[in-house]
Amino acid sequence: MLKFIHVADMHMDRSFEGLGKIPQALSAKLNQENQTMFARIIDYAILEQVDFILFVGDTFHQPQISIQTQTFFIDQLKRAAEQNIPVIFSLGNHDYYQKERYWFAFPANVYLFEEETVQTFYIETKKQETIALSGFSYTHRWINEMKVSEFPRRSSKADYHIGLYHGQIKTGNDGNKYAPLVLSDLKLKGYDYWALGHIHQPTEVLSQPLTLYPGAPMGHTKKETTAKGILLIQLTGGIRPFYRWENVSNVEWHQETLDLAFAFETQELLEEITKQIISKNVKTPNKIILLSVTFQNITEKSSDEFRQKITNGELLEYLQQRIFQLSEERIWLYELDQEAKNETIQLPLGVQKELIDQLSARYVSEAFFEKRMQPLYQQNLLADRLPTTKKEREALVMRSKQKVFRDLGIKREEKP
Ligand SMILES: [Mn+2]
Repeated sequence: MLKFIHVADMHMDRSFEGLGKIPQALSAKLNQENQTMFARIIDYAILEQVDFILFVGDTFHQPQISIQTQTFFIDQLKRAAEQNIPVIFSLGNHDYYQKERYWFAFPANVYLFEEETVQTFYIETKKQETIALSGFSYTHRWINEMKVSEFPRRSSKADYHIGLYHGQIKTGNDGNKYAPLVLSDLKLKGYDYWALGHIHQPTEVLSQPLTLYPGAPMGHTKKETTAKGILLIQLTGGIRPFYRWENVSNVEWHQETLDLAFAFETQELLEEITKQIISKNVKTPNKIILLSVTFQNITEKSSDEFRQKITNGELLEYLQQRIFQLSEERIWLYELDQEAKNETIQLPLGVQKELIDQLSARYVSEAFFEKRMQPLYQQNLLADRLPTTKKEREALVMRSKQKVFRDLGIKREEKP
């Protein structure tokens, strides 16, 4: 029997996005959590005495990793080395491999895919079973080619053959920039398991051969509320494989609806809201909760005043401080929303055409565009459609500008 851990898309040095202006204490805690989670993965591997750990890309959020993060990372890998647990490491589109950016040597238990060409490692487990592991790393931000055909067929020398693949399933006739893959091609290789990476949503892709995306083990934005953790896999040759997700994160993103139908007096309202939010989150005392609250049934009495205080941010600012304090710095309210009553869109007054022109010109610059669009590059469906050349950026900016002009009713001056 073979038992191992499959991790992908950890994005260890990624900051938490969309939280507003967070207190120093929280920011320190969250950064710490990124690292603690990785230590917890190694703890878990040791506890379970797994045969090896697979990291299938985007372990880091960017190709350039700070010396501090690297030291921590290597130290943790050494803990696995002391227990003779091999770590197989492939890199994805975010942390694409560039040798000169690594300041320390990897310990001897690490098998690193250094190239975009598919390679196969053979390792022997403590039970003297031979495992073939085929995979590749990104050495650029994008891989346009489909890589599955480069993978060898199941090895006759191995008891188990596993494929590591950081990439995105091809849909329709369109390719994508993340090593597009077609599921029927995976089946032809005869492997026991395909360890995928890249999609942040935990997903069972195929049951035969078992093919899984573990998903991002910890959510870094409010779009990653579905994080389940890392995968523990057991293969037993023949009998149905076993797998389960193991939660390793102490950060959770919650979305709650608060019903205000009960007509509170204005002076009771703040206390009541605070109380309800706290009482809903006392069950998870060790977690950091990043919370979005939507108010429902705002009663007519004083509702305009109340809605206004939501819109202008006053209420959020008050509640986030108060709740953060009362929860012993554990709950951070990052967003307040209200169920819409028939709202009309108000166009901003005095928007100047020149201002929009200036802004658009900035978006044509690659550095500015990439920085501002960073969250979009992480949305798999969108990322493919983002421009890569100056010409494509210009065309996109032009189209957006025209739409803004149209929506705001700004007339373009006629060409002479
Ligand atoms: Mn990726």
